[in-house]
Amino acid sequence: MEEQKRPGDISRVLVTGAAGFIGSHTCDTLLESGTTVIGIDDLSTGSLANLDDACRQERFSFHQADICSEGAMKEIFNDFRPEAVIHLAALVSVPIAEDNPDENHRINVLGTKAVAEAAASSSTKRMVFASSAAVYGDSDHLPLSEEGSTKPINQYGMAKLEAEALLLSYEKSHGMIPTCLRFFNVYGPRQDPSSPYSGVISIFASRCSTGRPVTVHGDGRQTRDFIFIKDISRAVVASAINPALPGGIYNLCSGRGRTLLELLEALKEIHPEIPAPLFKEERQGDIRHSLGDPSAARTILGFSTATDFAEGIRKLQTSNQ
Ligand code: UD2
Repeated sequence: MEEQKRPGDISRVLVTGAAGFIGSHTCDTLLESGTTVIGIDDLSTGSLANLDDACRQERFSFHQADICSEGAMKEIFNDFRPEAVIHLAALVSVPIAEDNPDENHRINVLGTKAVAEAAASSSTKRMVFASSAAVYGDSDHLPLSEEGSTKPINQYGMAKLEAEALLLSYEKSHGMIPTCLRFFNVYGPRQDPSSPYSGVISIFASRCSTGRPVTVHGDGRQTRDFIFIKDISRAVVASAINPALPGGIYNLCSGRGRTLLELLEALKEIHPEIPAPLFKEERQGDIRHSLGDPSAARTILGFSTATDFAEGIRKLQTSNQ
């Protein structure tokens, strides 16, 4: 997967959710490739500190704005005239979405529609959307492939699925190429470990680096398909700036399931002295195993996982120090 822009590549990209974990890495990767970037974020959960590197670059500008305001979106799109938009802004917490279904629908479906409408009004050619493995629900048919059934088991997964369908309809109606990327368990620097519902890797890594025991829900043998942020941001950027790539739906995952116990072993390599984990009851609604099939993204988008798990954990821990 190319990181450098090639002749003919798209050179102006708008990123929503730019100050978040995935958004800020995406901005950095776009800037590294020579692209001009405008970042949008309402700063409700994102942080400007994540954009420190980006803000030092002339090719980057930032606007604080709410994606749900179609008027504000249209104004920004019409001023900047992006050739592609990467839409990452979202209500990202599964439990918060569950407790606030209307807000989840407003941000994750209607907000996506407002961004798509603004993109269409300024003739933006490509739209990349952050979807989620949550659209699959709790399936026994592993690895999960894009052709398999989608049966979300929570409000968050339902909204992501609805937003995917909405965007795919824009190809026919507006000639815009939509790419829906189903992220599996993304981890890496800048992922906030402070909430109990943060990603398990960021929580465990933060506790280990301060010598506190981690809490394992269940027996620790549940598996997840963990994928390092830099691999994700490279795939997101390629999908946006390479005009030769077709749109569609793609899993972004490693294709390898790991247990939480394996994660703890990897952390022990770095912190041999970590205290024994505390085991608690399984989380309600937890999926036992999650594993994706990355072959469509590999074949069609040229996606690859350049960062192996031990290296990703090391990079995360170095950034925590
Ligand atoms: C991930 C995504 C979620 C959604 C879902 C789709 C994150 C943070 N969440 O939820 O947005 O896309 O996949 O299926 O990426 N655990 C512990 N101790 C802790 C924290 C977690 O044992 O302190 C367990 C947890 O019970 C679960 C596993 O670790 O079995 C992974 O939890 P998670 O919250 O990182 O991610 P997941 O897969 O539930």
